[in-house]
Amino acid sequence: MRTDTAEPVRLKDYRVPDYLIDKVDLDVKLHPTATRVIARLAIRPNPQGRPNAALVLDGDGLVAKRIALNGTDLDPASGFATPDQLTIASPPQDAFTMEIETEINPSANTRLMGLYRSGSAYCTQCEAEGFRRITYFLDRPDVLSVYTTRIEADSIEAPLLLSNGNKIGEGKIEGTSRHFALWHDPFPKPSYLFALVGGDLGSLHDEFITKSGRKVALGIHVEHGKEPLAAYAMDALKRSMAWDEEAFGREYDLDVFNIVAVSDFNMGAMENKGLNIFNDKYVLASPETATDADYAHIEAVIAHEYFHNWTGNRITCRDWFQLCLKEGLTVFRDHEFSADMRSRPVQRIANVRTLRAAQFPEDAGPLAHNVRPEAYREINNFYTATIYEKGAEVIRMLKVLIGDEAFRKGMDLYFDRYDGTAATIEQFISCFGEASQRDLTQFSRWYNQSGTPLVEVTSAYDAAAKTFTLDFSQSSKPTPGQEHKEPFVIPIALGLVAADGDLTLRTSDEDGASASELARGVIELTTPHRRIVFRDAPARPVPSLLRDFSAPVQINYAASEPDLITLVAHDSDSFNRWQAAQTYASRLLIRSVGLVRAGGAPVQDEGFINALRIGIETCADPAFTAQLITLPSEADIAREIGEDVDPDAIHVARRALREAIGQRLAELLRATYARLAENAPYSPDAAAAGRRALHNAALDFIAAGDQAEGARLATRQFDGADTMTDEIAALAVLTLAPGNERESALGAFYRAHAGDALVIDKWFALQAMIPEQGVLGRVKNLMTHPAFSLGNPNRVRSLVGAFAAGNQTQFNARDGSGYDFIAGIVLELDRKNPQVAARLLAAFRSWRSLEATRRGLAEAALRRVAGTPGLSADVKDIVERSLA
Ligand code: B3K
Ligand code: ZN
Repeated sequence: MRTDTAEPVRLKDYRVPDYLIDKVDLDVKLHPTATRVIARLAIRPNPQGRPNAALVLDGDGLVAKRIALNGTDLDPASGFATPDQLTIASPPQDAFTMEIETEINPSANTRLMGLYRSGSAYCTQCEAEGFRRITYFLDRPDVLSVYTTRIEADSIEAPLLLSNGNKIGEGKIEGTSRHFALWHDPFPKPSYLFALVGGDLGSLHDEFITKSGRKVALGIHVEHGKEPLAAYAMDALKRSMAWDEEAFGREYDLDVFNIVAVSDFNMGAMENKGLNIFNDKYVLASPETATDADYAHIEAVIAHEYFHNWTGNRITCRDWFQLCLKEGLTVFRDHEFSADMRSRPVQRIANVRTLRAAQFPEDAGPLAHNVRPEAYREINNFYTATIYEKGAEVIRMLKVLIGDEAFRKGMDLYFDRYDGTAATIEQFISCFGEASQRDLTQFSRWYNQSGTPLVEVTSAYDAAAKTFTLDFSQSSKPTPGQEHKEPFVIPIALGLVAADGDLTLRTSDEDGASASELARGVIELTTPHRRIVFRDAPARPVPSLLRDFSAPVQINYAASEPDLITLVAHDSDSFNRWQAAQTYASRLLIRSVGLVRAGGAPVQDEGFINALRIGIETCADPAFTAQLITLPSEADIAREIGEDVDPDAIHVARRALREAIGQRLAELLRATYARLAENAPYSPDAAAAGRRALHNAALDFIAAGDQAEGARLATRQFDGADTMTDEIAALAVLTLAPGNERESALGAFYRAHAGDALVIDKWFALQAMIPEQGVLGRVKNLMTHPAFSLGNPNRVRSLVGAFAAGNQTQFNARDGSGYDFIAGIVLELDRKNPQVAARLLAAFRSWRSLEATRRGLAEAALRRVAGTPGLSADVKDIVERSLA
């Protein structure tokens, strides 16, 4: 951990390393509290670096037992090795070796960075700066080395020994109960991709034959007895491997690919070369324990980590400012994969929902940063929705702008040219500039300016001239450190809709749009304003703007309500059918919030309910219909309102609309619910999942309209459910109804699943999200439950995280109790696991948009955190930026 956070690291200060480490031989003797690590490093001065520079290796809390340079021992007591640094003042100026022995205690490692224990297994997490907790090293992504790793361990405690690359040896150690394995990874890699695992795990084996005929042995390693639960992950892995060959021409390159699932993990998973380590939540699934959403996540995360093999590992990042080079691109690739595996429109809607829920608020608050940041104090705080989700959207936009063919050509060029290197965003973008023969200078602003641009559109129809005019303007609010912004290139996919379908309208260069723009249906907004005039419009058309969400912007257009209904019913772009319903709902809800705050009653609006009726009646795809009828969340509405937010009023308004829909559409909802009751054999595929989604969305509305009827149906569903999807959906309905039904259903669920930590996480989360006064007491109580542990990130996220991020009214309770609670947990957790603590603290990211009382209370809670001595660099960074 870097405790000295006075000076941020800056992109503009980047310098190539003065030394390179070509080879690393690691010898790791695993022991629960005293693991010995010997690192033999082949080092040479970097011809591009500064001659005669000191060699400064990074460390983090290390104890050096022995250090030798070219075979001669140096005295560790002489002061050149501190816990955080190893300095050789004047190293040899030709190739030399160093041998460094350290001793580490994996059992005491509660940060889950470096080498630690999860259950009885040993595992590692090195990204971003965890390798320096194992040995002294040039722990930066532009130092690429070939690793050979020998792991030694007790054969009973750790029969399975894995590391990166291919296994080249193994054996017993005579006269002891110990054994070893030797792994060699021929691909030079940065230290953050190093991994090792030792443990007693059960394994699922399979194989994959690559396009060119290479046989790859696949292994997924999980807790004993859980092997069958890894079958879907294995299937997803094989589909990912085949897809990457097909869609991007990328083949796998080692003889083995291993995945290990552990239960203590700071995030989702990690793409270590040839040895992915996963949070078991993204590996283990059965119909009885995992929901359809869990299956979709598993598929996406397995694919994401696998795709990193090319976008991240074969080509890595020059420095951590380039993080989106691997993350945004790999998210884009996994989104495309899921779209091909499932329904493309439904997938797009889900991805945009996530972007808006997670990234838009970040970009609108104090933690806003560029897709490529320019400074950081703690890099682990930059694994954000902006780097990942907006980073992916920027690449999607690039594809829309230059077209599929040039995009593929640019990708091929990137792989050819930069394979085996640590690259930058400029290098990546230059490949697409070359492939498309376009100047992408202005496009690059997407990497260098933060905030969500606003695109305002107005329209005018001239019946006499038969012209339809659209006026576009773009603007961007100031964000931290950025007062003024230059205009972006914004591709706006556009259609004109009439009641009987899409219109093709004539226009010309003089009218504002080029022929190629019209042919593609995408106009490019590159200046602050642009006007387009369409000719020969026999009637006023309905514009369908930003189809398929062609750019990560907020678009404002005052569509009339009948226009929105036309789009819901007739737009050929599924995304905008969904968007029209969302826009309609948000508008209604925002109006209601105003009325509720003024002491009035929420709006009653037949038009919207009718639009939903049309949606349910006309949509053929249940998965899509389920998305269509899902109302914007309370957080969505808060974001749309943007200032002076009152979460209680939002809750009341949204509950009233749900109730009205449930009552007005009762018959249709019941018929839908009954029609979709599943009796076919279970399948996790998208079609079956879509039917379950609509079935459960209908149940939710039925319950909102008629609590007794909802409870009756939900109880029946809960008792008879044979999938977790149906079981948890029924439990969610029952949990919303206070009283005996809630408690007895929660009790029954617990008894049925006690011992299955991942399922109990759902039980924690449901309770944490009850939108009722007093639920904080329940959460505090659950923290003393034997199934809860502050040491396990999944437990923290499902109970405390779900309360902070998923319970708008109670986290934002008007007495400040929610803020105080989270601030207290952050401080307690910070001593154990700063990364998870900092993540939790980011729940305050929108505090400035709250109404005055809550804003004051949230600020006080943040100040309490800020004023606490001994904060980690992680929490200090978030709290200081939040208050800045
Ligand atoms: N690259 C890792 C994330 C590492 C997070 C370090 N704090 C997982 C992923 O994005 O695939
Ligand atoms: Zn990633």
